[in-house]
Amino acid sequence: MPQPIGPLPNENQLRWQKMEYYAFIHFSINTYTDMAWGFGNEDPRLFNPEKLDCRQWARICKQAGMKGIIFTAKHHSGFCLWPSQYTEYSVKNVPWQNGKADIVHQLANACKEYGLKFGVYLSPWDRNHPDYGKPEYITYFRNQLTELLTNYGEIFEVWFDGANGGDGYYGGANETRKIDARTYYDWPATYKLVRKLQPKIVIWNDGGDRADLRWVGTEAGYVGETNWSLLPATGDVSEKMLRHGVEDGNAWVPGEVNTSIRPEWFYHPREDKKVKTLPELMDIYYHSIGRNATLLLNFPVMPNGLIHEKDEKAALDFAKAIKDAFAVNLTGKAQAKATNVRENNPAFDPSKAIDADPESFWATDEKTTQASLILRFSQPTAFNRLVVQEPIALGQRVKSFVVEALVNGQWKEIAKETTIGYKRILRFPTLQATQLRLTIADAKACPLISNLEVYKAPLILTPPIITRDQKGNVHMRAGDSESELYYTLDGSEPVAGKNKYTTPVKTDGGKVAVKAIAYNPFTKQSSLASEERFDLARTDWKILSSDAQQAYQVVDGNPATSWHGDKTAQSPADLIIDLGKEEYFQGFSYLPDQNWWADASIITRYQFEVSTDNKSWKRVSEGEFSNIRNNPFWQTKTFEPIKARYIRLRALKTVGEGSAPGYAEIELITR
Ligand code: FUL
Repeated sequence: MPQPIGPLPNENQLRWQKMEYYAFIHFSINTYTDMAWGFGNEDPRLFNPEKLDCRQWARICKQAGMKGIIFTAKHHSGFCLWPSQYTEYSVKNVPWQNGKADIVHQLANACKEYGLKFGVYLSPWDRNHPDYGKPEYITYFRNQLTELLTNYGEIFEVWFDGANGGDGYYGGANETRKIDARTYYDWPATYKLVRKLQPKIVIWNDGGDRADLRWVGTEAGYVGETNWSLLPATGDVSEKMLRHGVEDGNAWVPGEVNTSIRPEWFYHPREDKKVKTLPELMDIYYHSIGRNATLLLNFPVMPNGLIHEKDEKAALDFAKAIKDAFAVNLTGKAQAKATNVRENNPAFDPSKAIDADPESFWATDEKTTQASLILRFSQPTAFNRLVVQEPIALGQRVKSFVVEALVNGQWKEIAKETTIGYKRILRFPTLQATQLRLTIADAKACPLISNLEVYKAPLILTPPIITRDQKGNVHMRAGDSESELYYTLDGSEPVAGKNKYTTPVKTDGGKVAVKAIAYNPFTKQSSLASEERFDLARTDWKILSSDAQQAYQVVDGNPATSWHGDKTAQSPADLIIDLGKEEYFQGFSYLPDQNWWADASIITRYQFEVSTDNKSWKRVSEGEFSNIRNNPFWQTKTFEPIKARYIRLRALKTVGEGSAPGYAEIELITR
């Protein structure tokens, strides 16, 4: 038997790793105040989830293929969703259900009913508690932890969020309290308590002492391609270490990718149109579970106590796409050979990597760290995904590997990669091969491969995304890199095979109506058509009111980029643009910065003026962008047609008092 090469995962970490995919649920008092973080002074009477149904949450998670749910029992606001006996700031003091409800209990039960594991998020930072920052608070924190880890059955994971913005209500003190996160919570003692109460738990902690799992350094939904499940046991960790782990780390601390199905963690109605799309979710899958991490995907619960139907649909479509992608493993009937087999012992034969038994594995001789495993298919086989796994109970070993395929009698390199770990999934364009070669190029010790699978995942056909940049070039983006795009510019329906999109399409400065489809060359299916109408191109536009090159993001055709005015400039703030020549137009559109954290920069009151000489101005529109805060999307204002060369958008008021206005895009309308 090969000797384990440490550090090694413990049983809890191993069990947890195999869960792969589970849910986060964010719900608290700040769900009712449309805030990302409650301040701690929110009135408990606001809390009114009149349709609360934890079984709906559990059903969705189960149907989505998730294995558990981690719930924000207490977020930074300090508001407790269970009737803790140690505070009055909880569900026991809300009019809803006469203060008799215990949501943690209801969810724990729902999880049991649906066969899901249950975990809790307990924020160490508490913006409500008067003692926060003093030693007394630690007793309070541990008392709460004891309640949660005693009264609700088995808890698979506990989440100790390190976020701390300092300021808070703190029982009325309304001040900023600084703590030393390394010492204040005395994590070693807290961990001891946790493990005593829940021996099978894993502890997540992004600060403080090393726990069982690590944050991956971003909430954007990915971990590094190179991903060691190791960190140094002590000392600070850099973002790079979080992202990639540390090859020679002396503690097993695997990564968990946490991200939300919407931009923000809590529910905000304005994000109803920003639920992640299927191609985005698929990328997240390949960049988390496909890179030796687990995926913790968040659902924000609405004020009525339910998960929004759009989030449900997105999660279920995502689950179906994963199921379809990994439906038929094509290595099952292949013949396996290897350049080296441990002591020529059949127990370590390469066929062990394709025998569907996760416990058995192919192994090389003790001193051999470079070897190839070759699969010969019974017939030419088309595939575009590869799954490879190491039996991590014996340590993470592989440092680099290469994948090749024998295509038309020639070896073709598909991928050259670094780590594998518990699971690595690779995506590449579909190819048809008679053999597959996995070469372990370097490893910490003799490599062990417990599983090797290949699949032919269907393409994900979604209508293309169409944008036009400032130069007037039209860009189209598919949901799947293998689909082909076909388009028209004359309003007619696009047809597969006619007018293929290869590079950005040049258009003249005028109006253009683009229609496009994505086409799957394998199944010969087409997506629905997407359609975009562009008005005046902004090719010659010059921004006069700012020297900042970044200001051109206002006209770059990319809604994801934005520019913010100068905070120190006197208000009202003007955005002045020279159109390059006189144009005839009758309206304008404004798209505010699309990032939720830029809310304050949204313009709510405006004036719009035009000029032929940049000296005398004529006001053609003024007023408010109603409801823009809740619905921060395109705002269009029209007026009597007019000819002018200069435009001036004056921001009279933004959402945040004294905040500089932010712009993602400005356009003119000629019709
Ligand atoms: C962060 C928190 O500040 C967010 O509100 C959210 O809970 C996320 C999961 O962790 O650090």
